[in-house]
Amino acid sequence: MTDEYDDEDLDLSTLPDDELVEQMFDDLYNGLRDEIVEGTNILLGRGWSASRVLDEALVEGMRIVGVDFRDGILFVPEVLMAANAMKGGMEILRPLLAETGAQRIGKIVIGTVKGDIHDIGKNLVSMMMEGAGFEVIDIGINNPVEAYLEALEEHKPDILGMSALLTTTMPYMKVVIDTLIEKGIRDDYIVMVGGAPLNEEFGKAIGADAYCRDAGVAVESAKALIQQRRAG
Ligand code: B1M
Repeated sequence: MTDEYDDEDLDLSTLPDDELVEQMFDDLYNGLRDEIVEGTNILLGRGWSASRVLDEALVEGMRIVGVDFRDGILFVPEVLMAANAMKGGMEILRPLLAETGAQRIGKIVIGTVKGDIHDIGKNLVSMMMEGAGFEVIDIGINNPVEAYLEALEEHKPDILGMSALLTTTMPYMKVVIDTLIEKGIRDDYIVMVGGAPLNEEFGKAIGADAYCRDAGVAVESAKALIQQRRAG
């Protein structure tokens, strides 16, 4: 990634789409929230759909950040700034993604598991689910089993969604599912799980109804599973 100090006066609106997106990768990398907000607005103003801006500019930019984080080139404070910049863009996209006006087709309680504070992926799933017509109750990060149980009791959703981004926290999903089994309420809910270190096999092994590779899959799985349940 390039150092952008020379670009302080750069007028983002003069860049063609491909260069603007490249610049947004750099701005995300450098944690520049205002620039990400501006870039997001410019792309929308040029007719890009909210989901295209999300996928091609923000999510791809965050993937690049993740690679350098893994390789020890970026550290936690820098990644936090990148996450904050990404959230700036997501705040603009959120109402647009949720704008379908569709009738509510189901309810989901979603949260990141205990010990885990990653929330960007979960927030994206929440946004896409809202956009698809679901009512979303987002219980945030670092949720112990009690928090999930409380939310299920209070909101009586169709779906419980759990997110985990760490290999050390993903086993906690099984703790939650096992507790639902113990309490005899497992079958009252569709359980969907997601997060970068998970896979299909893990989802099956812990007894989830669906492993969701990304937010799009989460929406499709939720729709299909709700339809199945209502038909049966
Ligand atoms: Co963290 N971190 N992090 N981190 N972090 C990862 C996950 C890591 C892979 C980086 C790396 O080494 N390459 C690595 C995990 C390694 C492992 O466990 N194997 C890691 C580590 C090690 C850590 C710390 C331990 C670092 C440290 O302190 N030494 C620490 C842990 C803190 C904790 O949670 N206790 C830590 C901290 C952080 C920050 C706070 C700095 C920040 C989080 C900020 C925030 O979320 N507010 C952060 C970030 C940003 C990342 C990376 C760079 C990006 C994650 C992200 O937001 N991706 C990440 C590297 C990576 O994943 N490439 C990394 C974008 C997001 C859109 O994708 O979350 O996968 P994702 O969500 C997708 C799908 O997975 C799916 O849909 C989403 C949208 O398409 N999905 C679901 C997710 N949840 C779902 C739930 C569903 C359905 C689908 O329910 C139905």
